[in-house]
Amino acid sequence: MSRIVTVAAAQLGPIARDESRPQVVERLINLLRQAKTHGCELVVFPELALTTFFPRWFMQDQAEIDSFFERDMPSAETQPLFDAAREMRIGFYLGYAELAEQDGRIRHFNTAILVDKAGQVVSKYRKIHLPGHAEHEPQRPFQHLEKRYFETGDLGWPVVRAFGGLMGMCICNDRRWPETHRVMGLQGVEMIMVGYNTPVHNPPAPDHDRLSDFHNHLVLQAAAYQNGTWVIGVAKAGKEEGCDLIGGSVIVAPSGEIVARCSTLGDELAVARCDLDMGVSYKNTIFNFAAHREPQHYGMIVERKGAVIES
Ligand code: CDT
Repeated sequence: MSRIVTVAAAQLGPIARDESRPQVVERLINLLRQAKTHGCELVVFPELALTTFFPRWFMQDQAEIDSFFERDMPSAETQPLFDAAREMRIGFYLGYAELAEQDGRIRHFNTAILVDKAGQVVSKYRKIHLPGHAEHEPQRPFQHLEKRYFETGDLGWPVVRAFGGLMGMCICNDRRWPETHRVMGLQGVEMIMVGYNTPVHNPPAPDHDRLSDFHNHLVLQAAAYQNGTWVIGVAKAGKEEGCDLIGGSVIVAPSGEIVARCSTLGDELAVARCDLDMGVSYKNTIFNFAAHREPQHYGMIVERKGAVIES
C-alpha cells in the first residue's frame, strides 16, 4: 500500500454572519473540486468551518447561540459535502460547533471530524484547550468567548488508522501546547490535522500582534519535528465581520520544514504529496521516545496545572 497521501490545506476566507450553511457548503465543495484536480485524497478545512467565528460576540439568547451549532453530522445541509467527497473519493477534516445530547443533557463542543473517502466519519475530536474567557468583557474591541460557549472536549486525542497511516486531530489553540502533540506522538501519529481561527489582535496582549504569524508557524513546525509527523495547519483567514484573522495555512514535513503554504487571505489550497514514511528516521533516531524519553522526571506536567514559584 502506498504511503504517499496527497493532501490539500483548504484555507477559507472570511465567512459572514449571515452566510447560510448551503452557501458555505458550496464553497467547501468548490475547494474539494479544485483539490481533485491536484490529485488530492485528503482535504483539511479550518476550525468552525461552517460559520463565522461567533465566539467574538457576547450573546445571551440560547436559541441564537445554538443557531451556530450542528445537531447532526451530516445534516440535510451538510450532506452535499459528504456526497461530493464520496463521489470524488476524497476524505476530509472538518471543524464545526457540535450540539450533542449526551447522558440526558445538552452538550456544546468545538469539534472536528475525519471523514474517509467513502464518506464515513472515522474519527471525532473535541477541542480541549479552550482559549479566551467566559464572561462578557465589554472593554475589549471583540470577545473571545470560547470558554462560555463550549465545554472542554471529552475524547482525548485519538489517533486512528486511515489514509494508509496514523492520523490525529487537534483544533486551533491546542496547537500551542506541546502536550497536545506529544500525546498523539506517543500513539505514533504520522499526520496531525489542525484547523484554526486566530485573530491577529489578542486584546490582552497587544505587543504580540506583530508575531501572530510567526507564533503560528513556530508551534506547527516544532510539533512536526519533535514528534516526527506531518502537520497540516489550516486557517480561516481575512477580515471577518471587522476582525482580522491570520492566514498562513501550511503543510509541514516531519523535518519541521514548510513544504506548501497559502499566500492569500481567501479561499485557497496548498497541496503537498506527503510521504508518511518521512517521519520514520526522526522516530528512530533523535526522537526515539522508547530509547530517550525520561518520563520518571515528567510527573509535574500532569500533577501541576500552573507554575508554582518557590519563595
Ligand atoms: N480559535 C482559537 O483557539 N484561537 C486562539 C486565539 C487565542 S487568543 C485568545 C488561538 O490560539 O489561535
